[in-house]
Amino acid sequence: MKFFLLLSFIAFCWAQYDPHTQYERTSIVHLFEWRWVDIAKECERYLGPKGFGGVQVSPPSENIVVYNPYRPWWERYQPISYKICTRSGNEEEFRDMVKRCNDVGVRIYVDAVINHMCGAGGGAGTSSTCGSYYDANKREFPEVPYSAWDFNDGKCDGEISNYNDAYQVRNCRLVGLLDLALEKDYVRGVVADYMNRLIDIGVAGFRLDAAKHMWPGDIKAILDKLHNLNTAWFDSGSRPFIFQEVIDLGGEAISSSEYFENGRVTEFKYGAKLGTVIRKWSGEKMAYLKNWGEGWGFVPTDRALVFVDNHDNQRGHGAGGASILTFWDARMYKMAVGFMLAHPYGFTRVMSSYYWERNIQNGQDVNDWIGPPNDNGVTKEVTINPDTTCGNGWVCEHRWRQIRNMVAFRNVVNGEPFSNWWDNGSNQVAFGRGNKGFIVFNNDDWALLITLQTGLPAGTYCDVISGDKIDGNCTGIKVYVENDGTAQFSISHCAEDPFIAIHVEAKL
Ligand code: AAO
Repeated sequence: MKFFLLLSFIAFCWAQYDPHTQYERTSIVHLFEWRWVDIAKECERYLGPKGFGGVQVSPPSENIVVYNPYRPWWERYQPISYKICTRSGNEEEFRDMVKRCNDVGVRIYVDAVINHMCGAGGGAGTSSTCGSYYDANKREFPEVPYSAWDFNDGKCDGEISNYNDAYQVRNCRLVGLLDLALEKDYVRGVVADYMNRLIDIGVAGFRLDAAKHMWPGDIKAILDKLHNLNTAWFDSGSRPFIFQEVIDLGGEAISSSEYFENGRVTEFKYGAKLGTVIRKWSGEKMAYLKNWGEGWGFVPTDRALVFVDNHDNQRGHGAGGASILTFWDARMYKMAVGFMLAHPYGFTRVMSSYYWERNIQNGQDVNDWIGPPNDNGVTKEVTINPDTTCGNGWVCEHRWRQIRNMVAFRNVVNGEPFSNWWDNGSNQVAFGRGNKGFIVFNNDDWALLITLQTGLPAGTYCDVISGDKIDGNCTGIKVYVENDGTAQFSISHCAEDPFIAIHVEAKL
């Protein structure tokens, strides 16, 4: 028995499914397009103190520089070499960020673009973030080095046109991007060297971009070559956390379960469905969320990386479509993120964005390419306003009180069961997490006034959505839990945020 327990302990701690966040930190945030110097500061001044577990950073590998359109965000998904050298900063700045974040208990996860290099139409020259030479026509990337032999074109010289053909999806070009031949030992070795450099610097894991476009076995061969995490910050024998970008909304040849052995997968159904429910589209209601999670056909909770929106589908790229909620729909968005962070399913990622000028024509944003706030292409600093929000065009959803406090809520209720569900058969719902936390939503068009069993110890609690507990007092709504665990909740359907959340650390 002891031996078995030890084995399962090892499997849990050391496996690729474990994000290696510090004890009681349960969410990560994607600081999309941020500079390394700003992330280092954010770890120290905000993420560490507020209980965030880690940061997904934009791809650190040298990329092509695109001028038409002008410096789109997506140029970073077209690698030219594996030098750490992008608009986010150089290698020295990257190292400094990893160290400073780890030192305050915040992990770094790298977005690894290893399926492809730049687009076939990328031309030749040194239009790259570190000035490395490349020739997309000849498929030569001497800085790596890769040559024509290292690409899949022998098998398929065309585009992916049919997502019902797994062979095409994995061997042809995704939107014209030169597809690496990951079955070659040489290519696997080069990719693993890149990832190992990052591991040795101290990153905790990787998002594998376009994982669906790589054979699961090729990914595994690369992962098998990876070092254990740096023991300056991690237990010896710790394996890098892996989450694979596999878009599986059903109905295609490739399913996410094919990737479970390698690590977690992005569950795209999550945000698409939650958006549909909160928007009340297609006859959906919050009452149906009672069996949210596997009950909705999602992957097993210990294989899921979940999010309300990501950098693609917040602007119409990728998958999920119009139901996806973003900061542009702030009121519904806060409810969705609040629900996600309160609910036990999956490992959660919060999105942190920048503003761009949307220009929707025929349902599509023609400005979906616009890059981060910049001066002549140089990414702007993330400045912090006196009220703790961000300036210079950065949205910083992770700093919104409602979201930041729900990140803390999730930490407080970690490991507690889903409990005390209540619904009105429509869009008023509530649930708890054992005897640690409770949340109530009113997404109906009428007021909610009801007494509910919270499961919490008696006392006065601060609602962490409308305010904070500061100096022994609530700056927002107070909730009184009686000796029998019940409390009365009143939520107007016109409230700025029609939901209330309480937890034991916000008790007076
Ligand atoms: C840019 C230009 C292109 C140009 C190319 C090369 O925009 O015009 O040809 O350069 O020069 C990002 C941008 C791309 C950009 C690329 C490189 O989004 O616009 O191309 O950088 O700079 C697929 C992939 C998925 C991918 C997603 C965007 O499966 O891996 O497309 N996401 C990642 C990154 C992303 C990045 C890349 C990959 C490339 O997160 O930022 O691209 O590194 C179906 C499939 C999905 C597929 C979508 C979109 O989804 O299932 O797998 O995602 O189509 O093609 C319903 C369906 C749903 C369907 C969806 C859309 O919702 O249920 O299944 O409709 O049809």
